[in-house]
Amino acid sequence: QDDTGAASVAAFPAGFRWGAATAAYQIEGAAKEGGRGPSIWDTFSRTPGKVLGGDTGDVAVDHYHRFAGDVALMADLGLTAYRFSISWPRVLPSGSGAVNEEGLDFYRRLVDALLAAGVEPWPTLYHWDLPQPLEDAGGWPERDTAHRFAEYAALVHGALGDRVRHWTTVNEPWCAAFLGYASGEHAPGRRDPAAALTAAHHLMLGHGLAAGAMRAANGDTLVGAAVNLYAVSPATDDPADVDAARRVDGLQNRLFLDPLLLGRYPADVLEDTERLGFVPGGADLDADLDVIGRPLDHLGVNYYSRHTVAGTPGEASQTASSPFAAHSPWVGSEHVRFVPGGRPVTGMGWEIDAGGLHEVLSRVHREYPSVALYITENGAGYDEAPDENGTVQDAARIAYLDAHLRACHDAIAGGVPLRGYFTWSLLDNFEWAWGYSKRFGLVHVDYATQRRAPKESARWYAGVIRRGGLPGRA
Ligand code: PNW
Repeated sequence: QDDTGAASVAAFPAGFRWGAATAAYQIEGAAKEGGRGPSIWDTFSRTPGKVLGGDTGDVAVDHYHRFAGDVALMADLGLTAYRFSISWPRVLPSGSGAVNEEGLDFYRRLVDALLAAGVEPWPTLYHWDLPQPLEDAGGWPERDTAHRFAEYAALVHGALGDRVRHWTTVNEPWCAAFLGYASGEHAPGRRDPAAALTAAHHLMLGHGLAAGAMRAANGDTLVGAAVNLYAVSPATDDPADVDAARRVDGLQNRLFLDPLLLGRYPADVLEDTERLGFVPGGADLDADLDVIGRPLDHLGVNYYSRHTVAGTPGEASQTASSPFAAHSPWVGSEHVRFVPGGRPVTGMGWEIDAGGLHEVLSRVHREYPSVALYITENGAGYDEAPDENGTVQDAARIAYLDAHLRACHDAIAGGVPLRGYFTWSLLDNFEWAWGYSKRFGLVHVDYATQRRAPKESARWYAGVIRRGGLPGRA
């Protein structure tokens, strides 16, 4: 019997990382402090009509000033690892050139505090806050941005590489490319499908160049990328729906997995997008794929939901990543339509499907060369408030996390090399185009006072970590 009285525990392997994740623009605030330069998210969020309520990350949850208390919260939860991102414009205010030592110092202090608390630091180098001057020079559709990214990676790795082993280069290149440059729902808000495809290529090239630079500097460094993968199913077995599922799987999953893990682009996606003039890398394609396809030390999987899609035109579909009207991010496949799959949804309107996580993990393990996997994000967002005792009773989040962790446990039992799980998110924070209206945290933040209060889910997760697993299934 364990301490819950449950008869058994669905145990996870020894050494499994139990983590939580955040991102710089979503939590740090201090947008104009400490020498930080502007990023595309500063510009975008200050543009009326781009973020709900006109919210910005200027203050966010003030983590820049409160990081020590936040690290103490992590230690209370028993986290063994913490995934956070480095703000590129905080360490390189112009994107390249002059270094802001004050910015690097912030991350040195954060990493030291984590290590002192027994929490392994897992930094991500790019979680969407491109320095504005680099966007002004063309942004991710510009090849140079990939080279600037590698220089930035080498700089940060030089400052932290002696204390940090596990690095993630880019977070969700799908979002950065297609929500940023095609649908315009995310910064920089451009609506140019061809530019979005080129951005996707350069994000992966940036990953490869950065990984090479960091490994060259320290042979013990482990480098991965974090991709947002979805389970995808056709609405019916109608060939048009099956084709829509192939296209969405291609743009969402294979466009990134194939270059990163197989060193090639999926031929069908290149065919679907050919009329947009997409020739990734141009004459440099083979050399670029060689850089992009170097073996990963780990792949980060961000999983939230399943897409159910139809190929026949009909009623407008609901895939919005923003409360504002947007163009389609599905470049070259704009006719695909997202339909309800009939499952309950979170407060984001995203369908809850833990079986989809098992499917995604098994698929990656089956179709790609074996690589250590981590869930680098998984969680549920709601519009929620504390009860009269000041506690958020988030039973729905607990049920979501429990179901998805069981899917992880099943995947491991089936031979998938899953080595850790980071829930999104440690704290309530700035949820991109939704501003502060959607909360994903284990810890509630009162935005007026910045007071932190662990939700029921935080206590539940701490128990899972303490036991090394989930209460057994009968
Ligand atoms: C991810 N979509 O964002 C990010 O990595 C986090 O920063 C974010 O807070 C979290 O998931 C919750 O949204 C996404 O619309 C945003 O497909 C939008 C989409 C997917 C992921």
